[in-house]
Amino acid sequence: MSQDSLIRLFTLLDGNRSGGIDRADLESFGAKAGGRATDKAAALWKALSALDADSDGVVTKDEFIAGADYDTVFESTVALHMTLFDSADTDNDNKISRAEWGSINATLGISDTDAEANFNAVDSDRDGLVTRNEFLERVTTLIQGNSDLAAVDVTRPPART
Ligand SMILES: [Ca+2]
Ligand SMILES: [Ca+2]
Ligand SMILES: [Ca+2]
Repeated sequence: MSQDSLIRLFTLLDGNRSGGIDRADLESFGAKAGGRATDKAAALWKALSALDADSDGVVTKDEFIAGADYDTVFESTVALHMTLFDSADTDNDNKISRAEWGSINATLGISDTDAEANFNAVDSDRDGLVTRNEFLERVTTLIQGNSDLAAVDVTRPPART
C-alpha cells in the first residue's frame, strides 16, 4: 500500500485538520453522526491510539504511517462512515430519501446547496433515493479517490469530486 493512500486516510481521520488524530476527532464525529457512530468512533480511536508511539494522546502523521495497517484502518473508516447511512435512514427502509438526506446534512451543519450537490453525486442511478450500495461506493471513492480533501470534513458524507 502506497504512502499516499495512508496519508489520505490520515487526513480524513484528522477531522479538525490539526495535523494529528486525537480522541476529539473521533468523538466529534460520533457525536455529530449519532446512533452507532459513537461506538464505532470510540472503537476506532482505541485501535488508533495503539499507534501513538510517544503516548502524548495524538497520533501524528509519522506515527500513523509508521504503525498503521492500511486495510484495517480502511475497513474501520468505511464502517464508521456507514453509520451515517443508518443515522440518516430514519424510517429504516434501507434507502435515504431527499428529506432524510436534508435532515442529516442539517444536523452535520452542511449547507442546503452542498447537501443537494452531494445527494446528486451519491445517487448514481438518479432514482431519487440513496441505497446502501450507492452510499458505500461514495464512501470508498472518498477514501481511495483523489478528490480534494481540503473541502471535505470527516463527518461530511462523500462530497464533490
Ligand atoms: Ca503521539
Ligand atoms: Ca429511508
Ligand atoms: Ca439511487
